[in-house]
Amino acid sequence: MIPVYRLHYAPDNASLIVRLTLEQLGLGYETVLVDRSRQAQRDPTYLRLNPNGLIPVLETPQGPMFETGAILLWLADTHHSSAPAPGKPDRGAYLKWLFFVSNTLHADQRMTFYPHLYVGRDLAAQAVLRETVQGRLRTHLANLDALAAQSPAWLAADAPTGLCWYLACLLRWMVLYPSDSDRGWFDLSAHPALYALLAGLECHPATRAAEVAEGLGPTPFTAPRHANPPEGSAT
Ligand SMILES: N[C@@H](CCC(=O)N[C@@H](CS)C(=O)NCC(=O)O)C(=O)O
Repeated sequence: MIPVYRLHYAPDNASLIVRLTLEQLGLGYETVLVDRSRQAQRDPTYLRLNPNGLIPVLETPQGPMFETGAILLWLADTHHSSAPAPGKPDRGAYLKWLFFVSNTLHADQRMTFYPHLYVGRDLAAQAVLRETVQGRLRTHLANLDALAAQSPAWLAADAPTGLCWYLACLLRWMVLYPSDSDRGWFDLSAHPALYALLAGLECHPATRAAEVAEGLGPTPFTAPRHANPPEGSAT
């Protein structure tokens, strides 16, 4: 397949959400590793694609795209798949949850990954931030589980949307990336509707392709383990 797109990625980073969506849509793409071990996301060449120095970037015939949520929406609108189309009755519901996941769930989760960016290096301040954010995440997850229990067509494993992949990856990272002292704060089995969604997504061929490409292991969403990628590193 002739690659139409070029995905700048690091294993098990937010680029995984885009990879899963590209796979599901059956689109031709090539990948370029962003070497996080040497902070390649800060290289001048990368900053020309995304001045914010964040992964992913998707190069498209219309120029480079960044911000995961924007990429998912752009792909869906461009390829008329993987999200309710403009004008469809469920477009509004889809958009509000996509934006919630992007600008609140993902943003809150980032605070637990990079607490020093928000409160500096003071460990006590970081612990307070983590506890506060985990409280917020618990509320978000309860709301999302209630949403999944209503089984909207755009949150179903048999016809996944970009939002499905986005949620699956964020939930994966909630298991994998708490600090050592926080291990166990999040238990996916306490969210049965989300668990069922992730179990279904795990059987999708897009997941199989991503597992191989990024060394995710056989149960990347329901029982995640750290990636063992063929190239690059997650952090
Ligand atoms: N809001 C961004 C967040 C992306 C993000 O957090 N990327 C992480 C990897 S998962 C990253 O680039 N981290 C490297 C860094 O902050 O230097 C998006 O949705 O694309």
